[in-house]
Amino acid sequence: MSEKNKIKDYSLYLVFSQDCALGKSALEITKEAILGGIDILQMREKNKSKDQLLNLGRELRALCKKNNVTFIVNDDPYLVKEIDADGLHLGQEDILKYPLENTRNIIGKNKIIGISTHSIEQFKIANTREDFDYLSYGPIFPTLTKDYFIGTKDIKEVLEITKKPVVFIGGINLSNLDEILDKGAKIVALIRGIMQAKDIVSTTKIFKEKINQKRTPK
Ligand code: 3NM
Repeated sequence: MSEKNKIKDYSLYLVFSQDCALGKSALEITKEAILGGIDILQMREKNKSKDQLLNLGRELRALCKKNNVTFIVNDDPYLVKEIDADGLHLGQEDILKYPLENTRNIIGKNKIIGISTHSIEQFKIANTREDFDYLSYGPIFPTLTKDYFIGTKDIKEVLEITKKPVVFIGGINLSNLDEILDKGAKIVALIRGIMQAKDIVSTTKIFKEKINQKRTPK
């Protein structure tokens, strides 16, 4: 199966940022999150050198491969290529820096490309672009990562119009998860809700079970 098919509905997506790790190591946290059942891991590091990114990226890449977890790298298509990650996640600013055709040429046609969107207008534009394999939408709830949030009111519309899997992100925790699942969200991404949980394995399991409960019985 091509790597492009790897973002699926009913997935749990951990975005890993070392500065949210509260002193735990990347491997410790990701191993626990994998045990708990994450499907996708993104390495999102904004303050590391190229060498540090290569080293951490290779370790996480190997761990994900062994456990069948999709591994995505934030921002840098060259890093995706170098460590043979499954895909790239781009912010709105990154698409100005790397036009999409260049990005696709750098990483190759079988890799995943995801894009962040932060309003229904941005979502609609991204939704017209063939080359994105998933669209993320947020921040849905208040989060320390951003100084604004967009709320839940457009979730249903986003899901009605989307041509691609949609990842919901931003301030999601066990207290507000049901609200977005009830509106139809099928893929959920988090930093702190998993990384800063007291018990990462069991918290991750709860997130995953709640997402799975929304599968319609066959
Ligand atoms: N991207 P937490 S919100 C990395 O809206 C990121 O695109 C967002 O962290 C977006 O789960 C966000 O701790 C932060 O709120 C997610």
